[in-house]
Amino acid sequence: MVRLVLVLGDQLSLGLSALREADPETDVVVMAEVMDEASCVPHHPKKIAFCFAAMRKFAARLQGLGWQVAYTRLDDEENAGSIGGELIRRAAEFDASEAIATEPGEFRLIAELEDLPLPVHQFADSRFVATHAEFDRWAEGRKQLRMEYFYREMRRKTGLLMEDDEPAGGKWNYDHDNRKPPPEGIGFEGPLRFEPDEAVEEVLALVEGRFAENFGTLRPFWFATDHEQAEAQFAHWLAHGLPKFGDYQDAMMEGEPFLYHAVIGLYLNAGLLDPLEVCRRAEAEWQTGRAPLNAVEGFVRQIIGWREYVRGIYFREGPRYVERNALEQSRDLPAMFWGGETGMACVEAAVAQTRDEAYAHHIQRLMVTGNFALLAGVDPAQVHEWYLAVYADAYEWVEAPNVIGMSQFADGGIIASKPYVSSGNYIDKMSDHCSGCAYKVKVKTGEGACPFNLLYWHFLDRHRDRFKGNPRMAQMYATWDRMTSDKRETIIVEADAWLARMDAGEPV
Ligand code: FAD
Ligand code: DLZ
Repeated sequence: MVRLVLVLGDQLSLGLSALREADPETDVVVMAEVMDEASCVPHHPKKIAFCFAAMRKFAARLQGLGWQVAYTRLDDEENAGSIGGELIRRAAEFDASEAIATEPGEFRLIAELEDLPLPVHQFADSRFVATHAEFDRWAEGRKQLRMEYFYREMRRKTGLLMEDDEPAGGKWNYDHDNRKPPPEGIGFEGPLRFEPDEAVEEVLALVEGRFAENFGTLRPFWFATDHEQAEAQFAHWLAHGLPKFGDYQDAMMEGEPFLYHAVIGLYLNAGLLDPLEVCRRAEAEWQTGRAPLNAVEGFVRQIIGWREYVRGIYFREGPRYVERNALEQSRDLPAMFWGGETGMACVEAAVAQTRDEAYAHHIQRLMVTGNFALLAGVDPAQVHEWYLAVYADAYEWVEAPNVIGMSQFADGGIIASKPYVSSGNYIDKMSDHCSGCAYKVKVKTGEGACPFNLLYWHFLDRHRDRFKGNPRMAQMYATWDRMTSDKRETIIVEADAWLARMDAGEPV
C-alpha cells in the first residue's frame, strides 16, 4: 500500500523522522510550493526564494537516493494551493489511503493536517535536543521558567562543554564577557556568498514575477541552498568568526550587518544544518584551542539553550500564544518598519539591512526594532507578523516566543522577568549609530531629543501599575520619581506629540 510522506519547506533533513519511518521502495514523498504558505504573511522575497530553491534541491537529492518524489512547483497548473490540498490531490493520484509527516513548527499547519479527510500520522520532530514531554516535565511546578536552568539541563543531557558533572571552565555562563562595545574594525568578512546557479535563477525569476510587491530586495541573492553550501558557510564562520563571536555578540555597527554572527539560523531552521552537530563542532574549536570558551559557550547556549527553550515555550503555551497582549498595546506598526523615512539611525540601519538581507542580528531585533515597538505601544500581533515575514530564519515556533514573549512582554512575563526596554543610552553604548543620527542621544527633552529617551519614560509611566512592584525595575521608577513634576510632564507631552506625528505618517 502506498503511503505519502510529507516533507515541508523547513524539514529538509535526511534524518527527518517521517523519512526514517518511510519505505523508499513503496512510499511517495510529497513536497509542494503552495500559495497558502508563501502568502500567510508577506514573506521577504529572499526568504521565499531560499525556501523554494532549497526545497527543489532537497527533492533532487532524495530522488538521487532512490526516493520517489511528487514535487509541485508554485506555477504548476494542478497546484491545489495548500499543503492539505496537495496531500489530497496526491493521495488520489497514487491511490494512497494515508500519509505520514513530521510535526510542523506551526499550530496552523498541525491543525490543517489533523483536519484532513486523509489520515496523517505526525511523528515528533527529532531534530531538537528536548522533546515536548521533556520540556513540560522541566517546566511543571516551576514558578518561573528561567532559560538558564533549562540550559543547564541541556548541557547535562548532551554533555556539551561538561567536564564530568561540572561545566567546562567552572562556570555555566560567560555572558558577562560577551558585552563589548563595537570594535574599531571588523576582521571578518561575514558569511560566504553563493552565486545563484541555474536552479536558483529559475526560482528567483518565479519570485520576481509573483512576489514583487513584498517588502525586501531579492537580488543580490547569495544564501546557501543545500546542505553542502550551508556546511561550507558554517565551516568558514567556525574558522574566522567564532573566536570573536562572544566578545562582540551584543555590538551594533553602521555598515556591518553581520559582525561576527554565524548567520546560520535560516539553515538550522530549514534543516540544512543540524543543531547538535554545529555545537559539537564549535566545542571542538575550544578543545583544540582555536576559539575561547566565552565564544563557544555563548554559541552553544544560543542553540541548546535559547533555541530549545523558546520551542518548548511555543508548544507548551499553545495556539493562542500569538494573540497575547498582556500590556494591551494597540498602536499600528509604523511605516518606518516597512522602509518609511526615519531620522533614527539605529532603526533605519536595522530596517534597511532587514530589507536588503532578510537578516538582522539578535540585539538589533531585541534592542532596536523590538525595543522601539514596545516603547511606542505597538500591537504585538502586528509586531509578530512583521518579524515572521521579514526574516529568512523566521518560523512561528521560534519567532513567536522571541517576539510575543522576550521582546514585547505580551505573554505577561513567561519568558522575560522584566521588559527589554532601554533609553538611547544602551544603543549609544553598544553601537556607533548615534554619532550619525538626526537625533541627539544625550538630549533628553526639547529640540533633537532622542525618541528612545522620551518613549522610555512614557512606557514606564503608562505601565506603572503593572511594573511598580517589580524589584528589577525599582531603580528605574526611583529615577523617574526623582525628576520634578514639570520635567516628567514635559517628557510625556513631548513623547505624545512625537508619537502623534509618527501616527500621522509624518517622517520622524
Ligand atoms: P547567531 O547570533 O550567530 O547565533 C547562533 C544561533 O543561535 C542562531 O542561528 C540561532 O539558531 C540560535 N539563537 C540565538 N538566539 C536565539 C533565540 N533567542 N532564539 C532561538 N534561537 C536563537 N531566531 C530565529 O531563528 N528565528 C526567528 O524568527 C527569530 N526571531 C527573533 C525575533 C526577536 C524579536 C528576537 C529578539 C530574536 C529572534 N530570533 C529568532 C533569535 C535570534 O535573533 C536569531 O536566531 C539570530 O539573530 C539569527 O542570526 P545568526 O544565525 O547570525 O545567529
Ligand atoms: C516558509 C515557507 C514558504 C514561504 N513556502 C512553503 C511552501 O510553499 N511549501 C512548504 O512546504 N513550506 C513552505 N514554507 C515553510 C512552512 O511555512 C513551514 O513548514 C511552516 O510554517 C511550519 O514551520
